[in-house]
Amino acid sequence: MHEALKHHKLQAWVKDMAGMCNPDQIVWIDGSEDEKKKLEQESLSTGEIIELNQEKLPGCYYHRTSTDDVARTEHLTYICTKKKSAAGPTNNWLSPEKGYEKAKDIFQNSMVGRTMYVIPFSMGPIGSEFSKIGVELTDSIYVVLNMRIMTRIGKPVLDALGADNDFTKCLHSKADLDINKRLILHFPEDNTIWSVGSGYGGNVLLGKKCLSLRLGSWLAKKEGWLAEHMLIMGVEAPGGHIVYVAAAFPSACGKTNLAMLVPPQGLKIKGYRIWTVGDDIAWLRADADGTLWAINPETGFFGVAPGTNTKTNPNAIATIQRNTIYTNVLLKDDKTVWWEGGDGPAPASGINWEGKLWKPGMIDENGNQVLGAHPNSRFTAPLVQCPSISNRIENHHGVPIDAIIFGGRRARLVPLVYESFDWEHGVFVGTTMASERTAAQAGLQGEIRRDPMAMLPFCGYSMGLYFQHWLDMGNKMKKPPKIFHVNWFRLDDNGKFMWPGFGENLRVLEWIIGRCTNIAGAEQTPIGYIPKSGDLDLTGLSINSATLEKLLSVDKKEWEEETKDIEKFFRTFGNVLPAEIKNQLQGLRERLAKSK
Ligand code: OXD
Ligand code: MN
Repeated sequence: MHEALKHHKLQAWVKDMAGMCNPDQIVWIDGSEDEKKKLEQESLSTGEIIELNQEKLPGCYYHRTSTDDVARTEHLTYICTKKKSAAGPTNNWLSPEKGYEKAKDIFQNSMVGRTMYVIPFSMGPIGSEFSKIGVELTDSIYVVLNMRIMTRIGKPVLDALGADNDFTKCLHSKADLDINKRLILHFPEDNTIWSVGSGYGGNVLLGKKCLSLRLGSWLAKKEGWLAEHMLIMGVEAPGGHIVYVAAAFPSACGKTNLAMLVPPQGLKIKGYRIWTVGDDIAWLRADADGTLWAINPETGFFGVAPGTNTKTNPNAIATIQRNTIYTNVLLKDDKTVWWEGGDGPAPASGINWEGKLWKPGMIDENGNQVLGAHPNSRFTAPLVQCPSISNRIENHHGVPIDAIIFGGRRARLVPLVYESFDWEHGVFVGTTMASERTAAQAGLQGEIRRDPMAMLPFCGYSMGLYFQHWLDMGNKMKKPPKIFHVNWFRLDDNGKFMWPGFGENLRVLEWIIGRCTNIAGAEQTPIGYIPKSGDLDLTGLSINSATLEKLLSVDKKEWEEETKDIEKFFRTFGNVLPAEIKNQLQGLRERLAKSK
C-alpha cells in the first residue's frame, strides 16, 4: 500500500501500536468488494457473524455482542486532558499519563493470535472542508464491516491523507471483552482515541460518537464550527422549495424516525416530501453568506431496532432489507430477524439476543418477561438504501439550515412545540433540555436527566464553554436559524400519549417552517412562541380540542418549579456558565411572574 508508506507518521504510529498489541499480522483495509467478501467469509467461519436468509435478506448478517456489552458505557468513558477543568464537570476525567497507563496494561498483547486491521476513514465527503480523516486500528472484523457502512473508508482516504495530512489516531481492541477491563478514552490534545474491552457499536465504531462528537466538538470549538448530536432533514413544501432542519434529541428518542418521516395522508395531499440527510450527527459551519450549513459526516444508519416497524418507520424498514448488519435482535428459525415492536407477530421460537432458545411469553426466574431482542439492539445499513435519502449527501458544502429543533421525552410540563425568541434564548432552551433515560445508555430507565443539546454524553470539553461557543456562533451569522423545542411524548392522566407522533409530527414541522417563512401564526408565552390551535393544520387527524389545548399550554406553577430544577443543574457549571445563560433564566422567571 504505497500511499501509506508515504505517510511516515502514520506508518510509525501503526508500528508503535502493533508493538504494544502484538497482532499476528497487520492488514490495511482498501475498501474493495473483494476485501469485503474475504472478511465476511472469515468472520462467518469463526462465528463472529452469522449469515442471514440470503433470499429474504440479501447481503445481511447477524451478530451478537457479549451480554454485558450492549450499550455505551458512560461510566467507563473518559476525557483525558492535562487539566481536569478542560473536561469540565459533566465528563469523567483522567490525566493523559494515567489514561495511557491504565489502557496500556489492557492493550498489551491483546491482539496475539489476531489480525490488526488498519481502517483509514473519512467523516464527511472526502476532500470537503467539513471533513475529518481518522485511522482506526482494530482486531474486530465486525468493526471493519460496520465502519464500511458507517463511513467512507480505504484507498481514496489514504490518497486524501497524502504524505503528511493530519488524522485522528483511533485504536480499538476487543481484548477479553471484560467489563472490568473496558475503557473508552479520548485524548483531544493528542487527537487520539483508545477504546478497549468492548464490542458494542457506540464504543467501538470510533468515527461515530468518539470522533464525530467528543473529539469533533473539541475541534469545532477550536476551529469555529459545531459538532452536534442532530439529525438533518429536508422538508419539501408544496411548490418544491426544500427547507432543511437539524434536530437534537437524546439517544433513542426518535431521531431516526423523524429523519425518515413519511407524510400522513392529510398533508401528503398538499404535496409535502421529506428528504433524509442524516439521523444522528451534524457538523455545522457558518458560511461567508452569513447562514449555517450542515453535513452528515456518516454514510450509514446505526439505528435502534425495537419499535421500528412499517407503521412507525416504513422508510427504515425498506432501508434494512439488504446489506444490513443486525446486532442483538432475535434470530428466527428461517434465519430472518424479529424484535419487540417490529412487524408481524412474535415467531413461535427463535434464538434471542443472549444466544438462548426463546419462545414468546417466557418468564425468567425473577418473574420478568424474557426479551427476544435487546432493547438497544441495532441495524447498521447504508444511507443510500433509504427511499427518502437526499441527493445532497455527497455535497461538499452540505445543506443550508433554516431551523434547529431541540427535543426531549417529557411526560409532562413541556408543550408540543415552542419557538425561542432569538438565538440567545434558543441556546438557553437547548441548555435546559431534559429527557427520560432510555435503553441506549446503561442505567435506570425512566429517570429524568438534563441533557443540554442532547450532548451531555458527547461534549468533549467543559460544557459551560460549549454553551459559550454556541452563543459565539450566533454572532458569526447574519441570519442564524430559528430555534424551536418539541416534545412528542406528553402523557395524559391515564398514561397515554396525547400526541400521535410519527408521520403526524409533520404537522408540527409545517408550523416550524411556516414560522421560518413568516406565514404561520403564534402566541407569545413566557417560554416562547406557541401555535394557537388554529395555527396547526390538523386535517384528517382526530384529536379533541381539550387535548390539543393541554398539549399547547404552559402551566405557570409547573414552570416555576422547572426553573428551580434548571437553576440547580446550572450550579454544576459554577462560574463557567455564561452570564447570558444565567440572565436568560432570570428573564424566564420574570416573564412567568408577570404571567397569569
Ligand atoms: C446512538 C446513541 O447510538 O445516541 O446514536 O446512543
Ligand atoms: Mn445518537
